[in-house]
Amino acid sequence: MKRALYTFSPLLRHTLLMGLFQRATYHITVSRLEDLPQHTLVEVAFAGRSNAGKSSAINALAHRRRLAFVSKTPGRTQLLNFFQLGGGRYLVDLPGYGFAQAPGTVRGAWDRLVGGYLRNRTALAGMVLFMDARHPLTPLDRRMLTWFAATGKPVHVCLTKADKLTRQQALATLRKVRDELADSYPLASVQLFSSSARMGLEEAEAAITRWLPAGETVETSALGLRQ
Ligand SMILES: Nc1nc2c(ncn2[C@@H]2O[C@H](COP(=O)(O)OP(=O)(O)O)[C@@H](O)[C@H]2O)c(=O)[nH]1
Ligand SMILES: [Mg+2]
Repeated sequence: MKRALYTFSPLLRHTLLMGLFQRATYHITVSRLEDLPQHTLVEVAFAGRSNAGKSSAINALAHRRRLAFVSKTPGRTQLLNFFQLGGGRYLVDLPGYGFAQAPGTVRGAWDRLVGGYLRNRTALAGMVLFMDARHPLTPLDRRMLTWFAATGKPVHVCLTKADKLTRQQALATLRKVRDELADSYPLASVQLFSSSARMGLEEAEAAITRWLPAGETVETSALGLRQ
């Protein structure tokens, strides 16, 4: 298959090899665990506090302006939004946490849906956790990390809005968060990220791609072929 790629035109070859997220399309929104899609091969969950920059990150990774806009639609904010990446792979955009004003019933529903999904989903390969680099590791972030560590699955932390820090501050934050995580959450990796400065996109994509082997290769699925 690899050799065959080189016989294609440069444009087609570029299309076949382009990033994991660039072909992302909105797939389905789920409000109940019973409605989770059954035939996905492998999933990566995107999580974080509201306003951490998760939607912007999805759009930046996908090179699109409004792909994650769907999660801003009223009524869809407390739901799981699935995006198809090709080859049986899915990005699952989780509702943001940390609304100071959220009533107990909403939080209960959030815990049931998100908690149930994260804890029991066999297709889930890992979680990308977005934190504002200016105030990372809030109590709710730590709660999420502790809680997800119990699944034994890996976490990749993106410290977002790194453009708001000086280079020196950003690197100091990265070191501090990395040290803290190394102690308590050995399955976590960390990086700096900025959607607006387009910083850390390749690093994030490489980290996620490692978790997401495709059932049929992206190359063959893009061609509508099977091996
Ligand atoms: N400076 C800067 N602002 C950002 C960045 N990413 C997101 N924001 C801003 O942060 C706010 C929340 O972003 P959004 O993606 O909606 O966060 P979400 O609630 O986690 O999905 C918006 O005003 C964004 O414009 C970034 O990389 N740099
Ligand atoms: Mg959002």
